[in-house]
Amino acid sequence: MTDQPTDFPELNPDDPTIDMWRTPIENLQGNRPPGLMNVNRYPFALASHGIATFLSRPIALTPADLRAAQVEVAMLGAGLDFSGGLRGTGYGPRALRAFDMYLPSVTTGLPHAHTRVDALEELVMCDYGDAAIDFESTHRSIEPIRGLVREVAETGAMPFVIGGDHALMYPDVAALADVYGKGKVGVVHFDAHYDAARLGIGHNLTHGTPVRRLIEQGYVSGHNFVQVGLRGYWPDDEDLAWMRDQGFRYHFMAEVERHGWEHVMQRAIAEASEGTDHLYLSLDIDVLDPAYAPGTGTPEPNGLTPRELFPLLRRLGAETNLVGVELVELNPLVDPTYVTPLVANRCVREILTGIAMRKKGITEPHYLAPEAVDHGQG
Ligand SMILES: [Mn+2]
Repeated sequence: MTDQPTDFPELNPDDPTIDMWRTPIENLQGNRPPGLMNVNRYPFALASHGIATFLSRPIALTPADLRAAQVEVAMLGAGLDFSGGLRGTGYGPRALRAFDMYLPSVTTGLPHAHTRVDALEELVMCDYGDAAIDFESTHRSIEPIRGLVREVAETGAMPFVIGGDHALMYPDVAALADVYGKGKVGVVHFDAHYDAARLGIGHNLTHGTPVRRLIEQGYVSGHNFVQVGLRGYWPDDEDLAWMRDQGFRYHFMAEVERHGWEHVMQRAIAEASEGTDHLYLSLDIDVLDPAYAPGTGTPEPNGLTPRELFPLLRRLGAETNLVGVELVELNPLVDPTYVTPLVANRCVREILTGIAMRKKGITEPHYLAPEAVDHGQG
């Protein structure tokens, strides 16, 4: 380093706004009884109307709300926006809230077509608002995000985080390890990239390094990392050797090319449930081919199709013990076609359908409703 020292330190402790972004407004609970709150006046409206919440669910703001309503899945936004390439990933949560495009809001009785299971009917869900983000620093955002995710998980609700860039995987998984124990949570990680880089231009946590940090800190063992969809020009030989040393179970697109998707899906399902009772699903939208998901910071051709990805997402919900989910790297600002928020919405719905199937006891491998899959076949 030949730089001369900077004239001032990074942070000014005398600035009264230094923690403003992470200090909640006073008395969130107010005088209302704890529980879920509907923020819309009418039960039936187009998604273009009303106040947008994730899947038009009611909102909750405190752990007392979650406990009082016995919430099973709490969706929350975490708009980290530092390392997703082109900026705009911070708008991912807002895009998803606004994008239940083809369905009326606050409505149930519309089951998933292929399983006939209605996740919105089966699950007690809410929008838990957004995590505090220091929009000048990934590092300073880690603990507030981790605290909010832990707060949800401690009530027994499943945190379902909408990002935001993939640096989120670190606070999200660390929070679940806080609740379930170090080494007790496995991760199924869908991504074009391995996100376990040893290098990050000096930064310990970027969207390219959360996996490396989680393993180094002992939150997850390499053996309990199942990666699906890798391709492109990472990792380099040194990092790939490290992944093999750590016992990663990774699945490059080369494996799909050689053995087919069904083979990879079977292996991923089997590996996901091996060695741990608690599973975290980390879905980087760039695992999909850019034809289906161009709205992301680091698109990589030759990815999965929705027809491949959706059943595996659903199966992980139905056939494994998910304790948390994140969907990351959705950047609506670089996709004027809106196809990326649409496909992200459907990814969320596939996962929720699987979770609802499990709650109903439908856990047989790759269940599809007979009336959907076998109609007219004798
Ligand atoms: Mn990623």
